[in-house]
Amino acid sequence: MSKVHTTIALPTGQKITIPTGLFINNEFVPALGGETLETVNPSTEEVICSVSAAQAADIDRAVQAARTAFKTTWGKHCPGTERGKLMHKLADLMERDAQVLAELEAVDNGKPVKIARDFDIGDSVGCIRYYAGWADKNHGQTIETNDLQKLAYTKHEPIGVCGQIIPWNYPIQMWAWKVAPALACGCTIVMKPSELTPLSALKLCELIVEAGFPPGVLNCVPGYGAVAGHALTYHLDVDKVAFTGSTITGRKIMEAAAKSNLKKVTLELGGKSPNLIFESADLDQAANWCLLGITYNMGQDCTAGSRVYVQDTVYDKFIQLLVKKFEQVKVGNPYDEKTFNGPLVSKGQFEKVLGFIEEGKKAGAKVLTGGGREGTKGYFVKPTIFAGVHPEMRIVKEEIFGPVLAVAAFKTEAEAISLANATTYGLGAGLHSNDAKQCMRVSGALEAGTVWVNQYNLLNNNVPFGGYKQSGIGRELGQYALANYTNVKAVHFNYGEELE
Ligand code: TXE
Repeated sequence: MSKVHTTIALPTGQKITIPTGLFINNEFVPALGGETLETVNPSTEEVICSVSAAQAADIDRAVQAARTAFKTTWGKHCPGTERGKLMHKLADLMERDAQVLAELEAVDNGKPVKIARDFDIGDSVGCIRYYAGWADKNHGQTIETNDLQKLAYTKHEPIGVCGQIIPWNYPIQMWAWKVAPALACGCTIVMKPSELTPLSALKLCELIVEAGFPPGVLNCVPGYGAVAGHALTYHLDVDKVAFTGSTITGRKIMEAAAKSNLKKVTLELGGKSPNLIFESADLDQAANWCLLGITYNMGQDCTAGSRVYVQDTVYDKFIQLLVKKFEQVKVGNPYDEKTFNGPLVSKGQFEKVLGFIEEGKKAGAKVLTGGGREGTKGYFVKPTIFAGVHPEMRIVKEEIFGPVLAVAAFKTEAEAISLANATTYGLGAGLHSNDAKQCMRVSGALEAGTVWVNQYNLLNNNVPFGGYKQSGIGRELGQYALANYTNVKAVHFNYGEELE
């Protein structure tokens, strides 16, 4: 086997050859210095394989490839309709390979195969098709000026070379959210997947070649954040960085942009999202949505509804329902089509989440269900509910990024809004009520980029997504995301005025 491919076994036992090199100029290559990193299966705690780990010199190579493509075959050199066609082809290939990609995701990330295939990949295909449609429609405006002999118009031009740094919780979906609008707008890409889950991003590069994208349009450079991510964000020839990940790393990325070339930055960061249950709500439905809100993707979700506030008049009844539903969640083998919760992604994340659970217990919060690991092998955690919490506890204030929920009661609508907004984050918020006026009032008062009314955690590719407060800068998805990848050029055209 070459240094840039290896063979691994999928859950079905099928053996497949996967790329493990850096992807630059449509070829898989080893890191210049031969550096590698290991990726681990979180269900078995065993190493799956090693992949090349990009260093600063490799990032430089990838940026050069992206720059050359931007100046020759992509950007202004490829009509939007052609870009759209290639993107549609990519979406078709992802659909064709959905099962293999989903199994790879289950091995590398721990995500249940069914969820990876039907939701992560299904939505990613939809995202790429959605932006393929925009590729020839993102045009500017003609603007009347006060001078009748002049015309002004705007052009939406691609920003250039984009660094895209994505996390491990949705390796394929975050890839799609980032690459689709960038490709549609004519940008070229240096993608850095998380060091914890590089395999699906590399597999997708094979599809980039098969679809027919010119070399250098999309490059992929797995590597550690402090090395590869750092080099990308400080690079002087990168025009923009798009990032999804922790708030602490988001700060470093803004700092890097400020200290290097003031590259444009968009950030999608963490959250501590509230879910409000009012007394008029359909309690059974509300409990279903709260469960989905905190257990979907094992709670490793930036919009995880990790704080639930329930009106005191229905608190006991609601909690009874919720605990019952939590105890029915199937945690286990992600390869089983019936599994809803697999393991957490890594030992680090597992220890972080268990640490929060222990801290919650020590701080005096009461475990209503769960409260520890599931089984003895793999990074599995029982879905956990804490009651008896108060606003100053770390489990109420900080992002846990696991299936751990804090619940508390409120008396009035004003108190519910105040509790919900008492956070430095502002990514998502939910409210459940059958009083339409209350739904309008409360959704208007919640400080969050996404508010769900009588549902939770569902997104659409054509609806913008992003954070208020410290949850981020900019919007992904929908028409709004096109602005992240375009420069607006204003052209002032004189067809009559002459200077004396
Ligand atoms: O995130 P990081 P981690 C939260 C969640 C989780 C915590 C830590 O609470 O427990 O963050 O996870 C790259 N310059 N979220 O440590 O470090 C890194 O290689 C440039 C919420 O995995 O933010 C990876 O590709 N890049 C979140 C990406 O940043 C750097 C999803 C994300 O890793 C870098 C993930 C640097 N200096 C975690 N350091 C969400 N919003 O969904 C790291 N990276």
